[in-house]
Amino acid sequence: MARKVIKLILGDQLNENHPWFDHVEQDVLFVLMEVRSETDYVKHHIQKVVAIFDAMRRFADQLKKKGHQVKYFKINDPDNQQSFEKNLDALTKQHNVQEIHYQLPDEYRVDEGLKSLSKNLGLPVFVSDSHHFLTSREELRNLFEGKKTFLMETFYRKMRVKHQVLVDSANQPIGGKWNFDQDNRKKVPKNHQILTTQLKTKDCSEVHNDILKAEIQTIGNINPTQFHWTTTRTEAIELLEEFVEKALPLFGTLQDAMTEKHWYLYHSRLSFAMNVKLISPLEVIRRVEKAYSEEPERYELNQIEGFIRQILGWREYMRGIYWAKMPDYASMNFFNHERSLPNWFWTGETKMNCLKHAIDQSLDYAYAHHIQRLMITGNFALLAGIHPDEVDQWYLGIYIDAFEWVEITNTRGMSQFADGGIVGSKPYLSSASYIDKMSDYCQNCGYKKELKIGEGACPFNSLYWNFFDAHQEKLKSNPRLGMMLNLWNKMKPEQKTELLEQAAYYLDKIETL
Ligand code: FAD
Ligand code: DLZ
Ligand code: SF4
Repeated sequence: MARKVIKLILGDQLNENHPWFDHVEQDVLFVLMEVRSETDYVKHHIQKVVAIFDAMRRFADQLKKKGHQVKYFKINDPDNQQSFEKNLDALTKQHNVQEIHYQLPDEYRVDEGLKSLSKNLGLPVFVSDSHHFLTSREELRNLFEGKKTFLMETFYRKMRVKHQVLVDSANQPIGGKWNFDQDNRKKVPKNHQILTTQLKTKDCSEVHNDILKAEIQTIGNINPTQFHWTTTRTEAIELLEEFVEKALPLFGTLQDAMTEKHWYLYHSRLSFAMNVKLISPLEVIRRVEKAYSEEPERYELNQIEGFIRQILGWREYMRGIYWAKMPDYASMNFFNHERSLPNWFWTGETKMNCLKHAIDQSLDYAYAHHIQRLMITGNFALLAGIHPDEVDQWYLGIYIDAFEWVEITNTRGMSQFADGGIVGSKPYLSSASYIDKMSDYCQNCGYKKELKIGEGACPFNSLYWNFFDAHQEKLKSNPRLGMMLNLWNKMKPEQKTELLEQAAYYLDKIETL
């Protein structure tokens, strides 16, 4: 029997430009698997499972077309033993396998699991880089290790210089500032016509039927004949081009805006394609830079810098935190929050219009943009004192782009401050005034944004002050929250009591809010 080398490709490692695929080698067998160990570790959104399987299947087809040898396990294949290790074990017994290779996984859970392959299968196992990120794990370890905090802004500036992005020959920022965030906090103007990227759809019924047949438990809704997520590199590049043409000119300005009228506004919807590596972060950044250098009058610096910061800054930074702080990170609960997530997070059945809107949208599209995730669902979960494990489970399941390395750092870290300030220097929380300032949600809500107490008062208002009261000790040393804490402490005792009673009343009937 001819000797074989197995190269395992995980579902989020669909990088056509990886050096593994530079040459066709007859002794190499590429292996991809749809397995229950990955579909069942959390209840995923149905669109996420369809997107991953569809992307994996098309990737495998591409490899075969190029002449590579591929073994693909579909979810219902009779020989599929439903775990990476069991399937690899069976393959090594069928073929004369000499060695196994895999690329560094992005999730701690999978990384740990694959570390024992060599011992368990009795074969040499080799690990390669995934050639996707702008920082290596080693580099991240050196940057983050031993530090309680390492600010995103410091990291981002280093990355700008390292990759020569939007810097001049003296390594100073183009436009004189590193960060144009102040220009990026606008609401959608009245009568603004939203002209953004279109949804391009395709039929994913076959994959969908396979998932139904396998009885995989999922959440959310789908129209499999009109599936709109990009699952090939070609589709991802087309979306990037359309984004640059239509949405980038307003990306920064309306980045934080929320509206009932549109579910993605001027956001790129590129996170899934990037997270499964159909497209690389550097090529997205370079494309956006090119747009700016070719047409500076059309693309203002605040749009470009705002977009690049998300990818070159936040995305890489979150990965750095993840690898520096796992596995401890996954059990951090700085505020000792214990409450369960209300059931309406899974159904959208709440009278709070902002939450209803963000949750319905998440169930329908497996997507909400950053500010919806942070300042609507995340904000509520934080103010209501939901256990971070439950918050994580929800975010890890529901979003198309949810992979633990970027989900947990955003959810437990940025949104819930459960890490006590590793990711962010203060918890992101707000009352109704911020939500009203950035959205049109409050206009159609059964609750009244301006009321703090009494019939119909917006729950965010009393829960906001209740949070300051409950966590005074932990918040008092935070300079960024000092002003609000002072305001709370200066309130008349009767006013405080009313607010706390209102909050207690709402928390008591949280399931029916
Ligand atoms: P755009 O707004 O067009 O931004 C462009 C790209 O920047 C994104 O595609 C993404 O790759 C990157 N980006 C933007 N913000 C962040 C960020 N905070 N961290 C890392 N990358 C960022 N992003 C995920 O990819 N997976 C997750 O599981 C995830 N969970 C989140 C949970 C919470 C509570 C919050 C507040 C944010 C989360 N994010 C997550 C970050 C962000 O919300 C999404 O990346 C973004 O909404 C994806 O949509 P988009 O591609 O249209 O992004
Ligand atoms: C999320 C996911 C799902 C639902 N299914 C699979 C799968 O069947 N096979 C696979 O290789 N990967 C899947 N993934 C992605 C993985 O859970 C995980 O994110 C990566 O394998 C490691 O980071
Ligand atoms: Fe949300 Fe309160 Fe506004 Fe209603 S009034 S949409 S609950 S912030």
